[in-house]
Amino acid sequence: MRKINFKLLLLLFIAQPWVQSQVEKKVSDRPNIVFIMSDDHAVSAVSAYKEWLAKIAPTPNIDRIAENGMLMTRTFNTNSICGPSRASILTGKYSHVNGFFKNEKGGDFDGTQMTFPKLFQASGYETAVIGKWHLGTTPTGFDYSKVMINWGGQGTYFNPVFLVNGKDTIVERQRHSTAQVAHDAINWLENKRDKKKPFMLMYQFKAPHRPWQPDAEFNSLFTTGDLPHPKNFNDNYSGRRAAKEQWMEIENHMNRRDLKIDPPDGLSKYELNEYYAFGNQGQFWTPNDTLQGDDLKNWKYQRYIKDYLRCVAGVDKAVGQMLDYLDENDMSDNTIVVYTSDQGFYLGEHGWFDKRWMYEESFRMPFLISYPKLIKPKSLNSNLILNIDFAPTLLDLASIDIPIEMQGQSFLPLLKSNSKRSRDAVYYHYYEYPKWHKVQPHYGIRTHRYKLIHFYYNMDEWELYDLENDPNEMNNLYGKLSYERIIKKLKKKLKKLQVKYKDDMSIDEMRKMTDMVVERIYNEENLNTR
Ligand code: SGN
Ligand code: CA
Repeated sequence: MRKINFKLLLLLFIAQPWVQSQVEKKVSDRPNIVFIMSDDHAVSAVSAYKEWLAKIAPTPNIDRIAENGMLMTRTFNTNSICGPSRASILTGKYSHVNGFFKNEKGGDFDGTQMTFPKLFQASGYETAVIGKWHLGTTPTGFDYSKVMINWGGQGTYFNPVFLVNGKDTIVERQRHSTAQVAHDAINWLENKRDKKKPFMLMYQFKAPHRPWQPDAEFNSLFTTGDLPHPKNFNDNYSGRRAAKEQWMEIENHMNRRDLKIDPPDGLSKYELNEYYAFGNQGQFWTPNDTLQGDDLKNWKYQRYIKDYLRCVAGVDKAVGQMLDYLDENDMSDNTIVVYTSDQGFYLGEHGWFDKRWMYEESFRMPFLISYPKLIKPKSLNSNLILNIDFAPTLLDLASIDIPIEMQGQSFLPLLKSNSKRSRDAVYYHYYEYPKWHKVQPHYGIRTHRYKLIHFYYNMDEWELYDLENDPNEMNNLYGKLSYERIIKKLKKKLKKLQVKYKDDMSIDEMRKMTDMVVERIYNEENLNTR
């Protein structure tokens, strides 16, 4: 028989209340997470970044997060398109590893794989996802989910259809989608969760995604005069073949739905769709014959940018409501608030709308984070961060083990101190082609100063940019003799990253990924809505 150690027993007995309180402290100390993500929100349309739209279209509420915490200025995604970016955020892995690399004919997200919400849930957190999801399959790892499923999973601005907990479908007719998602998020916090547990809430807006339909209350914004154009609004794409061949020009590829042109009466459903989609593939049209050339381009731009920014104003208001709720309920100190977008967007830069490219406007994501216990107010950080870092960072902040299979890395040290440095380069890979905007598949590397891109699908074109001297990426330096040494170094680094992230397949294999057709199992028409 083993001897009883009375001394140890006595010690444990005396220490018990202390041990108990430590356990309790740990539970109540675990931070809550509010992860807010919009869709296609460009960095330049978040005024905290003080870029060219900051004064014209301020976002005072989103900016509050940076005032209370940190603004990260160099956050990038690994594949600049909706589903793939979301899948990377959930898994902490590149698209080719988590299996969701394109929206079109790329199948559904494999929800059986490890995701960060699952790890939060397993460690005692109450978890929820509300709003845009766009991954096909029903969310996994959440105690509560209410996600938009109509319009191919995009959701709509009006009368959005939601799937609740993978079972019930409901059409929300009362509110604009932004207001609905905001309402549901606060409603979950207030009435639906288990308040004894810490929580991890992801709530994700459809706005400001195409077709940019704001809530009526924001129609009074920007009614007088024209908004300015970005610097490279008129780009002739010289020296950039891939950029020349796309279908995302404001001048040539906006359709009648984008521009809010009323259809004639009496069209069938099919005809109506045709009517609205007219313009997508470069078909010329003008709302009246006297409007042509630069004036027509500017007219389209004004319609677009104003509606886009009105949608942003809706998101900003919604974020303000959440921050107020946390303040009023004494939850701000112990809650990590993140604001980001699945990727950036072109607001007329290069003459474009949409995203997908590794050029800065779509490659960058806004990323603002507050956590008063750890992050100093008004901090600014320009380290190179990736969307695959979000999962490990949030886990780290909640003291949950980070699985080694995650490819991203926690940037918790950067949140504590501005002097810490992270990686010196980031790697990117985009696959979807030709839908929707004929953006050539490409991969590339970005350091603090340079960017090297390879467009490989049905061309073999390299581009090099010096971001310090050419922040708008207009001047392709690839092939210039004086840059040979830099190109060589970047190519070496690029190869190293491809090996590190296990993306070192042949160009032919990469092309096959673009060509792969994986039909969706999920079919919204089979769902009964009420
Ligand atoms: C829709 C849009 C495209 C957009 C894709 C992907 N067309 O198909 O312009 O690029 O979504 O966007 S629309 O006429 O249906 O609006 S993503 O955010 O889901 O990746
Ligand atoms: Ca998006």
